[in-house]
Order: sequence, then structure tokens, then C-alpha cells
Amino acid sequence: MKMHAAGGPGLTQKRNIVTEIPGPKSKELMARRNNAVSTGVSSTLPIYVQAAGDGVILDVDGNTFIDLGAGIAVVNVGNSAPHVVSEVQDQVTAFTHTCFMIAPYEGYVEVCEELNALTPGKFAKKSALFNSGAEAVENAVKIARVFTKRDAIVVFEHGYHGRTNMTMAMTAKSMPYKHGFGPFAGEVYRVPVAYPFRDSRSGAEVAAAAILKIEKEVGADNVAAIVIEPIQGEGGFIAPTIGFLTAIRDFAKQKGIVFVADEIQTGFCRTGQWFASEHENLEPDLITTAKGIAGGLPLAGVTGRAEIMDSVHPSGLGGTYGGNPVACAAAIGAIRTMKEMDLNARALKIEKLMVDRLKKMQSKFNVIGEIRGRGAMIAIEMIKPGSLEPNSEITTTVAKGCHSEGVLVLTAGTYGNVIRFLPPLTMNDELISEGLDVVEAQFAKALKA
Ligand code: PLZ
Repeated sequence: MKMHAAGGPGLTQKRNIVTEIPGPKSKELMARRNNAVSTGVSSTLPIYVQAAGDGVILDVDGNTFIDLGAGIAVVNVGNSAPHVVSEVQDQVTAFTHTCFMIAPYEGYVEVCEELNALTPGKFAKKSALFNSGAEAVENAVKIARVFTKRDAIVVFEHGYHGRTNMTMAMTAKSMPYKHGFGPFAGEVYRVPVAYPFRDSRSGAEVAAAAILKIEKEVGADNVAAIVIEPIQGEGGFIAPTIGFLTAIRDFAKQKGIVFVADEIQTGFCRTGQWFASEHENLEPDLITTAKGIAGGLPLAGVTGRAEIMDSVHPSGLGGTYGGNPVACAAAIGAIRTMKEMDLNARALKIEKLMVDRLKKMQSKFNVIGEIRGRGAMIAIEMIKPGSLEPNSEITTTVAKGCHSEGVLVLTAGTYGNVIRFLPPLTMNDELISEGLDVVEAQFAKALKA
């Protein structure tokens, strides 16, 4: 049984809960799921989706949720954005797949041209396309190793880079991402990151400690790449203390190490800039992208200095589906939407709206330790009052409470004590405010109980 309903911006932009959550049809689907789908795959919401557009998700029972997650920072342009739909429809009628490695097509080339132009750095750039964020990170590692003829990869505490074998090794958190899945790929070394809320040292000081560790424990001459998220996503929207990223970048440059920014979660207008690396003028050697690039279709890229990207032997990079024509068409539609709607400016407006509201909440609820992030990538970290001790209990209670009231919020953080807000950038102000009203009400309810 397939269910289709018109989504996109035409969907009524209003929270509306008409059944208990989950409703009867979602419960039926849950029963089917329990028989058919591995329990290794979980879902945050207990409902099943019928349609979605801009700020809302409509479920099969007629409930409408405010979407403060955007499919984990993917539908920056909204679900079923008109340009994405029309580009995809045209492409799907023309051809669905030939394999770029066999019979190439313009869409792939156009997406690479866009990536080369939009990513920071005036130098000559080249790109290659893949299917998922993890695959992009894997390929950035391959490219850096060939270019440098070195093996070691340096990553950071609280970092997240994916669920494949190489990227599990690069991801910091054990449960649920790594537990029981080892042995992991070798030659991956983890060093500290400057986490301002939990470390009062300057960015330069923490960078010096990380660099000392690299020099003593790995040896700078053995390092192919340093891979870092300019704002750590799954780690809880940790924007490293100013000066940390630039010091690490400078060290990489001095030692001939490829500096890779993983912009899979931060990219494509999310932080109010095309890429978060622009904030400190990082100009990474390589940038990995995915998520927001294609309005929900699976596409990922590695973009960077032409001499690094071209150091790989012919046929060394690829994959059957990488840069699939339908996904490329979606990316062209998504990027056009970002430009036409000036979604960078919109992300900055969302930041102001959210941060103002959250500050008021913080003054009422002493469990909110910090509000942080940039653009439409804002998080709150919960603590036991008067300490830095993580408070995952209140985090879970508030998040679950929001879900049953029709507001989808996501959690994050090594300690599970962060609520992150990642609305589609096309969500209107009223829905954002209403979503935050519900968050506030859930804090009030949980703290009274
Ligand atoms: N790098 C910075 O944020 C994906 C994953 C959620 P894929 N983050 C959400 C989950 O539980 O799997 C991500 C990221 C950064 C890499 C990735 C990996 O991207 O497209 O999920 O492979």
C-alpha cells in the first residue's frame, strides 16, 4: 500500500494534533514495522509520515507536527521544495541512471561546478560526488592519503563522521554508533577539541595541547589529514573556542597535512553562511558535504584544492550510484532555491528569533546551562543546577514531551544532554515561536513534576 499526498509549501503550516500520539494508523504501521524492520534501526517519532513541507510533517492519522529537525539538517530548503520537485521530475522522465563512470551527464558536472564556486577558498578546486556523508568522509581520507603518501588521520573528541568502518573509527561516541561493531580501521588518532562550555582555556591553548599530542603520539610527518567539523553536530553543536580551528589549520599547513572540514551537517546555509568554515576564514584543503546539498535526495561530495583532488590515479574514485542524475537534479534545484530565497539571511534571522527566546527560557530554568550555535543550528545543553554535570534525564523528558505535543526536536551530545534545533530554513517565524512555546511548556511541566 502506498500513500501519496501533496507536500511541499502547499501543506497547511499549522501544528494540529487530532489523535493520541501515535494514532491508530501509525500503530498499525508500527506493528508491520516490528515484523519487517531490524530492531537495529530506530526512529525518534512513533508516527508515520504522509507528507511534509516547509515547517511541518503530516502523519498518516492527520496529525501535523512542527519540524525542528529538518531530517537532521537535510531539508534546509524545505521538504518537496518546488525547484527540487520540478528538476527531479524532469530528470526522472529523461533517465534515472547510466552511471557517471560509464556514460556521463551534465548534472554531475554542474553540481561540481557549483560546489567549486560556493565553497570557501579562491584557489582552483575540483569535486567528486558520492551517496552519503560517510562515503564522502571515506573518500576524503583516501584522497588525502594518496596526496600525502601518509597514513594517519587525526580526529577530535565529540566528533561524528559516520557509521561505516572507517568513519566509525573516526566517530567519538561508542553507544550507539560503535558498540560491538569493531575492530575499527587503524591509524585514526583522537585529540581534544576546545569545548567552550566545559573548558575555560583559550582556543589557542587547547590547540597547543592537541598539537603536542599529535606531535608526540603520532608524529606530524605521519599525518595525512586532520578532519574536523567546524561546528560539531552530533557532538552537540560545539563551536570550538575562537582561535582553535585557525591554530589547527595553521599547524596542518606547516606540516603538509591535508586540512579537511566535515561540513556535512553545517553546510548549505545552515549557519547563515554557505559553509561554517567561512566564519574564521578557514579555507580548508578539502570539504565534505552531504545532507543539505540535495533537498533530501542522497548525494554527497568532496571538494577541494585541484592538485589534491587530481592526485588520485584515474578510476581511483567512484561507485555505481555516486552523483546519480536524479540526486544531482535535486541538488541543482536546492542550490537555486537557497540563492533565490537568500537562505543565508533567513538562517541569521532564525538565529536571532531562537536565541532571544531561549535566553528568556534560560533565565527561568536553571537546568539550561548554555545556548550555543550559529544560524539555524542552535542547541541548549542541560546540566544539574549549579554544576556542569550533564542532565540527560531532563533532556529526554522535555524532548519526549515535545514529541507528544506535536513538536519534533532532536537530542545530541556525548552525554545525551543537548536539545538541538535545526528547522528547515523555509519555516515561518510563527511556527518557530510556537515550537519554542511548546519546548518552554515542557520544561515548566518537567521541573514542577
Ligand atoms: N559527518 C558531520 O553530521 C551525519 C547521522 C545520524 P551520513 N549525521 C547524522 C545517525 O544517527 O546516523 C554526518 C554528520 C557529519 C558525517 C555524517 C555522516 O553522514 O549521510 O549519515 O553517512
